[in-house]
Amino acid sequence: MNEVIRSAAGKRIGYSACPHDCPSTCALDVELLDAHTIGRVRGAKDNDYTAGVICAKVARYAEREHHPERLTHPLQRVGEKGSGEFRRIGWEDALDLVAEQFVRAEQRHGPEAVWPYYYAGTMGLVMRDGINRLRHVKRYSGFHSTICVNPAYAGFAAGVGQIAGVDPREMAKSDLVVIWGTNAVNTQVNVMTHAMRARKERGAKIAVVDIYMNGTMQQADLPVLIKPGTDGALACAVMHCLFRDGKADWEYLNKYTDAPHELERHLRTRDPQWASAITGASIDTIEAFARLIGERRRAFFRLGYGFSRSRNGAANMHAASCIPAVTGAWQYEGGGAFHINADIYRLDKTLIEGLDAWDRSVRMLDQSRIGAILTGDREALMGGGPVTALFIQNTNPVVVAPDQNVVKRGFARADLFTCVHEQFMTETARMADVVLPATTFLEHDDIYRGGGHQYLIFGPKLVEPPGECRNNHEVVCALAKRLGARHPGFDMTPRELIDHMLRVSKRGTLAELEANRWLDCQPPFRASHYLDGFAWPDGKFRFKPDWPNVPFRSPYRSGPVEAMPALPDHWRSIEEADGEHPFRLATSPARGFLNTTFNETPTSRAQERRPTVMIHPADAAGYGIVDGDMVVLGNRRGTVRLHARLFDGVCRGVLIAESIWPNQAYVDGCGINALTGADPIAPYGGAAFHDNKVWLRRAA
Ligand SMILES: Nc1nc2c(c(=O)[nH]1)N[C@H]1C(S)=C(S)[C@@H](COP(=O)(O)OP(=O)(O)OC[C@H]3O[C@@H](n4cnc5c(=O)[nH]c(N)nc54)[C@H](O)[C@@H]3O)O[C@H]1N2
Ligand SMILES: Nc1nc2c(c(=O)[nH]1)N[C@H]1C(S)=C(S)[C@@H](COP(=O)(O)OP(=O)(O)OC[C@H]3O[C@@H](n4cnc5c(=O)[nH]c(N)nc54)[C@H](O)[C@@H]3O)O[C@H]1N2
Ligand code: SF4
Ligand SMILES: [Mo]
Repeated sequence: MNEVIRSAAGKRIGYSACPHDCPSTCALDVELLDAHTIGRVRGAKDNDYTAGVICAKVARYAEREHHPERLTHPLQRVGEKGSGEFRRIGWEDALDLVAEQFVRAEQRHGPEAVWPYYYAGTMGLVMRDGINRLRHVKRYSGFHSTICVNPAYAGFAAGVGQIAGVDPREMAKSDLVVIWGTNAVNTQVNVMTHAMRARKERGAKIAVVDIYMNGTMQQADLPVLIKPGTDGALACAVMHCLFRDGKADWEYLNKYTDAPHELERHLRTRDPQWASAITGASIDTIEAFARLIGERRRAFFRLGYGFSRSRNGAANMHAASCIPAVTGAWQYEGGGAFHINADIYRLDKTLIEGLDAWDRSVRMLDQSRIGAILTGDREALMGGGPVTALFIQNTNPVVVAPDQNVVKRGFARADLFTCVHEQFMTETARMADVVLPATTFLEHDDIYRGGGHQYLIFGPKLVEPPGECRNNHEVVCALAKRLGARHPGFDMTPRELIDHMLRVSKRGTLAELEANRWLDCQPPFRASHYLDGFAWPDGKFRFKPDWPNVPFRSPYRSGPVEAMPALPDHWRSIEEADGEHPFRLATSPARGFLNTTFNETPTSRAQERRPTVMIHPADAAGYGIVDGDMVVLGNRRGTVRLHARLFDGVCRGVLIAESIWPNQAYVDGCGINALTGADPIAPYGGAAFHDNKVWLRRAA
């Protein structure tokens, strides 16, 4: 089919990249059985980040690729909204219908009545972001994407100045790997590959900070178990000990940081005893953690997303990122911090996204507030008119968005026209008026950027799509044609768009990328370690962030920015437990699902069994709850019924419900996000998925 296919042990192997929303972006070897069929999927051995290791769910991708429930034809709703009654229609009719409805919405309320809504079901730059070209050219409502990364990005950039850090492969050269707020065993398995190498080859220690004894915590030499939303307190106490014990590198601090003396003074009262009362971790554990960090100069801080999904999440990310600036760990190979590589690639996506047509005066609507937006909340609508038409690609908001009961009310509106382009009949697709069948990454060409590593990887079309599936680019271009939207990007193939982007970004050509499979974009050592200064005009790491002006790709502030702490601290903005809601609930990702992707594969469902909440046995006893009981969790946003699992690896007063199950997997169709809130996290929005107060009772 094309030159990236080779033969190994008599098998035809296609090169690809995992398209899923996972920081690992693994380089893949895909067994090709014929022009339509794949076999086993493996991690590329010759890619030094993937290193031959991928997660089990993608290794058995054939199950999803060839699933009997793949959508294969366009569908039009015939029954009530959400009834699941559709009839098969042809592509031309389906596209005409969608275009007609978008024109009607525009005629009634202006172009902002149409809201293109997408997310990272595929991370391919053409297929994920091409929808923005249509949005910009048509002046449809803007999409402020907040659901995932904003609190973490803002918190990391607040100190460092950008979203980039030490080469993730250097983890293998550390003496201490600190895995903070990411359950890497579940969510980005390759972190474990490199951390384990450091342990095996150098005797490195692994410390993990999390809110339950998950698979990653179980691998740790030092698991630091804390209560949700208290990482700022932990980080402060660690830095207190480092200053107290003479482990702060004052030469480094004076040269590379903004306010070290002020920080040191501020932390004098924030000792392990203070932090222990807030975090629930013992004073001994906090001291042991600080000692490890103080003694091992090559300490690599791998900071995840999980601990940023609280109302104080950006502030907590910043607090954790301050620690290596106090010890000066950044100076050493294997030392420093890394969250994700967002800012190293510098790709010019003008043609892919139609950025040259973007009118910044068009309103931006917050992805996470889709419930409020669709139910007519004036503030969420930015004072503008209603949204009456939705065009959705690569996301499943009826299940994944916070404040689910409000989201469902919005989707049920009779005057809302919804088109969903999907691979499966998700619960969002079920609410649509028109459903269009989508290709998978194996059925189209696209380019992927590593988050947890530094490679650009090309993923070519390897097999023919089933039925009449079309890729996102084809659908966006076909709609553009019907809607009279003009832009050179609509007349180019994905390969042409990728080649053009690479050339103008000075990243070579598609032919070169295809021949080499991937391109290493890691900046040089001095830059990655900020040895010539951090990414600020004065080159200094900021212990005192200028929160309203943290550099960010989309400057749409939200949440209580003015109340953010001036220096690292425990910011009391989380949903604390109270008399009515004695528990704190987090909804951490399950291993077998990737958000809701793989909800449909039998092996993932069997592995996860059923929706479950982990409860400390002593808490359960107080409510007469035994293992396996059906329980009800509730707060003012909703109630959820699921099974109890007694587990002493959580703190008292903390509940963990691994996610994300389909809503229909719960007895009454109410999914876990009925309990989560959509109020924005400062300073750039986001949903506090792991920061919920709830009550608990045994189901009658
Ligand atoms: N199997 C699987 N893999 C996934 C996903 C999935 O759903 N399933 N999702 C993908 C996506 S979209 C993303 S963004 C990444 C996210 O991956 P991660 O960076 O790992 O972030 P989370 O998965 O949100 O949470 C990670 C861990 O943080 C913990 N945590 C929650 N609150 C706190 C807190 O206040 N403090 C601390 N210290 N820890 C806390 C959670 O319990 C969880 O164990 O993973 C991707 N990979
Ligand atoms: N309770 C709770 N809720 C959460 C989270 C949590 O930790 N807890 N995590 C949040 C996070 S971090 C995120 S990122 C969001 C993610 O939420 P979503 O972005 O909604 O992710 P998925 O649920 O995996 O849905 C992606 C969909 O894209 C479809 N898709 C994949 N590739 C393509 C393609 O090429 N074309 C088209 N048209 N469709 C495609 C897949 O079939 C799938 O149904 O969920 C958030 N929700
Ligand atoms: S670990 Fe992440 S990137 Fe790698 S194959 Fe699994 S889902 Fe894809
Ligand atoms: Mo995410």
